[in-house]
Amino acid sequence: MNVFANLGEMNNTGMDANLEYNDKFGNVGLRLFGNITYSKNKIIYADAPLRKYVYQAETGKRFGEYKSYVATGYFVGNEEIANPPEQKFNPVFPGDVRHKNLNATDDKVIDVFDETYLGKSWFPRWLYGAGFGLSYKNFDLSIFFQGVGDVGIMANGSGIDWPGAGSRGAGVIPFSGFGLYPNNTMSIVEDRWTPENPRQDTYYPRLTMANSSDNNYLNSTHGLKDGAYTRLKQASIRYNMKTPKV
Ligand SMILES: [Ca+2]
Repeated sequence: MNVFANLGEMNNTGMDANLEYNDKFGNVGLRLFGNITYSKNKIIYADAPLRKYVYQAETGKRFGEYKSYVATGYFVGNEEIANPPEQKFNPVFPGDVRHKNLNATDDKVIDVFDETYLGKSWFPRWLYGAGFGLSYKNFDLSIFFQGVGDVGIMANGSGIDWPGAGSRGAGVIPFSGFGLYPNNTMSIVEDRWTPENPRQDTYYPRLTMANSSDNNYLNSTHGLKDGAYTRLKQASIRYNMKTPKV
């Protein structure tokens, strides 16, 4: 009998802490509370075929770490496009994302052998929450913040499950304005590469209609953004009505 299974070994370390403090100063009640979770993991063994290039080996990487291309800006002109290395995903034009040839000593094309681990995972290393409560006579005020840290998001649209919206994966298109995700389309129109605005640091490359193999929608360092955030999760003011004595 043959048994097929995924083999792997991962090293996990972490910590969890909770804090709560309550006190009363005359009529004022104070409550402080917080929690923090830190988790660090490293793949120490993956039952994967031996990689030709060390930078493609899973061992030593983080759980959920993005593996994709290293972007080196946008193509400037047709001459640059005509010269090697050739990108094998789609015909490219000025303003399209240029990817790095990691094995330049062996070939002159950009293909799957040029994918590498990017250091960030979709799985946050830090999770935290903190808040306070204040009470005075019948009033009660409480506020709670929550956040994550050391996490990456792939903001290239590859996570949007929509026909023709790019290859599926983890990701979003910030301020996109189509389908189920209506949003601020103006920022796309304004901060993108155009022949009149051929900046290397625009948020978006040349705009194209997405399809599953479009060069500009590949996972890459161009789409990888810092996913850390802190948000106000809850704020409330309460007034406790006294129950009248019968
Ligand atoms: Ca290559």
